[in-house]
Amino acid sequence: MSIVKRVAVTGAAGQIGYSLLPLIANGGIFGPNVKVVLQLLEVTPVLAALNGVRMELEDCAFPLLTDIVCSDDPKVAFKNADLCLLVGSKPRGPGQERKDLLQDNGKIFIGQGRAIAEVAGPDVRVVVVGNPCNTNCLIAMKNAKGVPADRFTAMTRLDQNRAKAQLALKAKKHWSTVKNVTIWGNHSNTQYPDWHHATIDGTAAATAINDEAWLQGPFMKTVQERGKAIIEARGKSSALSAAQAACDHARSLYTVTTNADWASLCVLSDGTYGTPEGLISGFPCTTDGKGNWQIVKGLAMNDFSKQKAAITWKELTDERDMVKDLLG
Ligand code: NAX
Repeated sequence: MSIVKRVAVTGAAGQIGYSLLPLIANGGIFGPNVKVVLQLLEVTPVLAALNGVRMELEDCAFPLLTDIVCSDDPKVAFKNADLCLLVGSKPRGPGQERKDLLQDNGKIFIGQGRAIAEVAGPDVRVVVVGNPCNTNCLIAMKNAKGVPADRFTAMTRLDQNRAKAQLALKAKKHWSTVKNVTIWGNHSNTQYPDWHHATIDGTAAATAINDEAWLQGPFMKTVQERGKAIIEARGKSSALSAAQAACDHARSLYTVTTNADWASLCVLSDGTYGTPEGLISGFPCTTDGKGNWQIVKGLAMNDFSKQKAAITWKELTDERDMVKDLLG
């Protein structure tokens, strides 16, 4: 076993990081035959806590984990990285406007995009989790001069997993039988969780559920507002499920994903399905197992789908306008 992958994780001492690092160190992304080096980035005041996380990682004695680097310098954390998971960002402050949050976080992703371009490995892939993740991803991509745009993706996998689970629970089937759910647009409550091409245990989801009003109403609302419901129940935002989703998203890039059950990834829009070009937006994607994705083409979109997709694309367009001074 001689392959070693360098995985950079930002916000590594945060609550998603705490759940995500053991998944990576256990082979959750690259499988049981690939060793990993974790390269962890935190802000300076949190380095002491990050050192505690390092100690715990050491105490797990993971067979695949060969080294742990901790730093507050993006150029150290991203050095020769094969994969960068950008999880760290600032939470929305009390009364803070979305525009100000976008600007504040955007600045983080300018610096990180530049550092990735400067020091990351030649075949790097970048997954943005930190919110607002679509627009943060766009900012990082635009500032990573020389790194191909298709290396950058943002995460709606948590929403896809949530949607699969809700469909399965309603149909009284196991969630593993639910295929081809798409999350269109933004990772926000305008996202459009689309069941029209989904199947449950081989049957069209609409037929298996047989309740269009539930699909158009409570199903969509539950998925769109699940993050809020978790905060209300737990007193903290989703972390375990977000970490699993980040791991699933990254693993999708490095395994073959086909039309039999596509991955919902936020990628650079090319106008397909009428999306405004140049946004980082959720699409159904297949992957080649080498870090490359393709948007699934030719799916029918009815008027309901077109209308719901237009709402979330408009929000992404507005977000892009709010940060146009940060786009490199
Ligand atoms: P935490 O506040 O627990 O952790 C974030 C960590 O990032 C902190 O330790 C902080 O010190 C660090 N950080 C801040 N700025 C940094 C910088 N410039 N460089 C390196 N580290 C930095 O948040 P957590 O619950 O872990 O969530 C992390 C991010 O994921 C948030 O933006 C959150 O909104 C987002 N989420 C995204 C999801 C998605 O589906 N895309 C779902 C879950 C989650 O809400």
